[in-house]
Amino acid sequence: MTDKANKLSVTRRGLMRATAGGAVAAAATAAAGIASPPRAHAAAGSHALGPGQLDEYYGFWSSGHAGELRILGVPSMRELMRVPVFNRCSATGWGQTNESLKVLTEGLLPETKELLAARGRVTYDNGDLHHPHMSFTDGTYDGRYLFMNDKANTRVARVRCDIMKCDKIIEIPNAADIHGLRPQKYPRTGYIFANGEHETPLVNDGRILDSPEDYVNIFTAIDGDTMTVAWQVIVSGNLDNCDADYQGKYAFSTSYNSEMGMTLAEMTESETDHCVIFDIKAIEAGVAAGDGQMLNGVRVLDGRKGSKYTRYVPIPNSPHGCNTAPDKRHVVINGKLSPTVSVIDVTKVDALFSENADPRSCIVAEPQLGLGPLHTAFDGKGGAFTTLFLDSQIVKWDVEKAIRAYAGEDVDPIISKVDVHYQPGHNHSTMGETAEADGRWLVSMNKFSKDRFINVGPLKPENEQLIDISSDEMKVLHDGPTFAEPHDCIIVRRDIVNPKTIWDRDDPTFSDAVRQAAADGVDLEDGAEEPIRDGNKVRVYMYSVAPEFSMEKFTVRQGDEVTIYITNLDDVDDVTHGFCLSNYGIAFEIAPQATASVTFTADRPGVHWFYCQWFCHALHMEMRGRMFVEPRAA
Ligand code: K7E
Ligand code: CUA
Repeated sequence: MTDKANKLSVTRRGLMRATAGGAVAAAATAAAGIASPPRAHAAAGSHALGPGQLDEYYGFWSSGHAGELRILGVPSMRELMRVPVFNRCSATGWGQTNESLKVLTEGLLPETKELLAARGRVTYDNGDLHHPHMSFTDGTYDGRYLFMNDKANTRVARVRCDIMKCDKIIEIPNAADIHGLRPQKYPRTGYIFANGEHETPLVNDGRILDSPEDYVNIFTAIDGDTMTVAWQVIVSGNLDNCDADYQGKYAFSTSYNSEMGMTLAEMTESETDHCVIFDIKAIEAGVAAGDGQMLNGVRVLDGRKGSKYTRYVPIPNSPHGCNTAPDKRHVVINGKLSPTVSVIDVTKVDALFSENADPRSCIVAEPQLGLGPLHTAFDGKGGAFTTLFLDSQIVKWDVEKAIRAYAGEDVDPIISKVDVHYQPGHNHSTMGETAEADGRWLVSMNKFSKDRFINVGPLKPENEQLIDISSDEMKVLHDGPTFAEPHDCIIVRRDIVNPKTIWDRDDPTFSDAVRQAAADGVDLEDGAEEPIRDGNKVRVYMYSVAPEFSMEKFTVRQGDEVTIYITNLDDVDDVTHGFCLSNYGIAFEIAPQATASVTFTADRPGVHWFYCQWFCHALHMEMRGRMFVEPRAA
């Protein structure tokens, strides 16, 4: 039995001890039985896991316009957790607790805060999360953080992997609609590279409107440790996806619409677009020398065509995905409207900058793979897997053979193709964007499910499929229906990810609550007997131990601004409590050893029950209390 299983049954025993009544105790015993089967790995070549078996990989999934991060187990494809980020979450209180509102508001630009306030809001409650990526050290995942973009409201967020909660969200100034996002791979993260997808006037205050010739696009480097913008570079053309090299020298962005067109016809007119290569050391030197301009507190360099900071490599029409191979040498630019992918050799990039070599001289292969190549994953053994959106296929091809064919040899780089269902966007292989790619599993993230599942109405799920890539013949083993939208994912070996099972009491997430309690002379772990009044501000300090809150009742006055702090004193795995204040629209989670708080106006007089809404105990239903709101004197 593993540690986790042990802890779980200890929890169940604790629950049983605290439970009165034979029938309930018997039910709890049955529950304890469930926690004990042996935890074996999936048999080789099989993705299916039996009850109680654990996955070998963590999958971190985007959810597109649902705005959250999701955690799946791979290869079982079981959804394990949802981590709210750019959305509002009813179950966890994300977007309502003071702790989450701090994260959601502190990184907004001052003018955004003002505008939202004028609309009676404090933050956005939607987002479009496309690209979740983990921090790197020395070319592989290091298990510290996950970073992700919000295309809808131009933000970048960070999730702490020790607690799997979002701790920072920043709005990116000067740019519009952050899309492609990748961490620096070497020497460490370091920078988060983020592409502004849509071009706008650099100072977008209404003085320039319908004159696209004056629009620009912005490439942003964020410091992943401090979550502040390090620098920005103006580029020519829209920026789509990006990646970094394994040498710490360059970043690469695909760029479509080099025409700077506004209509579809204009945007696809030209035969070639670009991959923009950013010289990180040159940019850092330019920033240190004070080149360019300061705008909204950020140094912005001009990297448009002809700049010493960038090179523009012509690529056939409208490239999309940008993927660095685990061989640490090749970057694959995916053609989208062209049936080709273009392979850049990073060892040939120096010459583009130092000798002004022909930008195309860094291209070492350009195989034709099929229709609509969007994204490429790798197996770490020289194999590459490219999604073909229009063909609804994944094509496996050999990078070295593609290079030999480009050099004139008569060799076919395509190894095999497999049908996927339907229209794949991203795909991702186990550890595939790191130097430790292991070539075991590939996930194809398909935009349409059509007939793969029983009909649920006009709005259908999308479909992600698990593919065994351990041999040349790819085998689709599993369909995983998913709600909006599986844009992208990463698949991380489980030994790299080690979240805590309960919170540390000194976690910075609730440091404001600790500070306020100290100012009120209260120890959060003891709670307070009575609400603490400070004018019309009232603070209520409670703790919870299954199945009770430390206060059965408390009284406030109509119109008071009430803050409720709850500390969950249970210190066993998986005993989360909740606080739901009925008819006040308030509900949030308090995981073991956490403190969480909410502030509201007690504007509704009367008796209001609060209850625990996270099932925690046989007497969970009894875990409740009353808030009395005295009516305002008439
Ligand atoms: Cu191809 Cu937003 Cu990564 Cu979606 S992008 S597919
Ligand atoms: Cu505490 Cu349910």
